[in-house]
Amino acid sequence: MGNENVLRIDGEVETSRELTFEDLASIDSSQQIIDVSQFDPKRQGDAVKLTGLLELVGVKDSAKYIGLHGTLDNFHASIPLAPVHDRAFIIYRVNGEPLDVKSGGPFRFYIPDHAACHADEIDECANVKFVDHIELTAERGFDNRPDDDEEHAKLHEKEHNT
Ligand SMILES: Nc1nc2c(c(=O)[nH]1)N[C@H]1C(S)=C(S)[C@@H](COP(=O)(O)O)O[C@H]1N2
Ligand SMILES: [Mo]
Repeated sequence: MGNENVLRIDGEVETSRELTFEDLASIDSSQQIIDVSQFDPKRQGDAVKLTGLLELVGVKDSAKYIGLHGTLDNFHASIPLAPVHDRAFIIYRVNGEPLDVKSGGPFRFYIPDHAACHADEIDECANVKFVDHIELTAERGFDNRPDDDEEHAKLHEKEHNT
């Protein structure tokens, strides 16, 4: 079993890593976003840019997709890397503490200017909560996001009851 407080990054990378809250907090300030409400007034806390994580592992040229795995509720998305590479970030800290599970912590993937759910490959559903594993792949990987309104409504219903 993986440790849910660790973010594993592997796949098409030079060096796989398992990162803790402290590891993310130690990434250079140029890669930190202090106060994500500047991107989305509904969100709070601090984040590290995806580029900051990717620098730590070294992305191979063969990496074309990024897989976001949330083991906690078995939610997974696989999206093209290029369009999110420079803008996505991982929210990990609120008031100096790890992001709590209620807010999608300990690690929450976030893409500013995402499309509405299942409107596009890069949609709000791809803002995966409880991410414990980021996997770079050459081809599209496992993805169980809802693909119609009914499935999407069921997902939100389920979320509401947990
Ligand atoms: N792990 C996980 N991440 C998830 C989901 C989920 O069910 N599980 N739902 C997605 C959907 S459909 C939406 S709209 C947003 C909702 O995020 P919020 O609860 O912070 O508003 O999270 C996305 N990320
Ligand atoms: Mo959604």
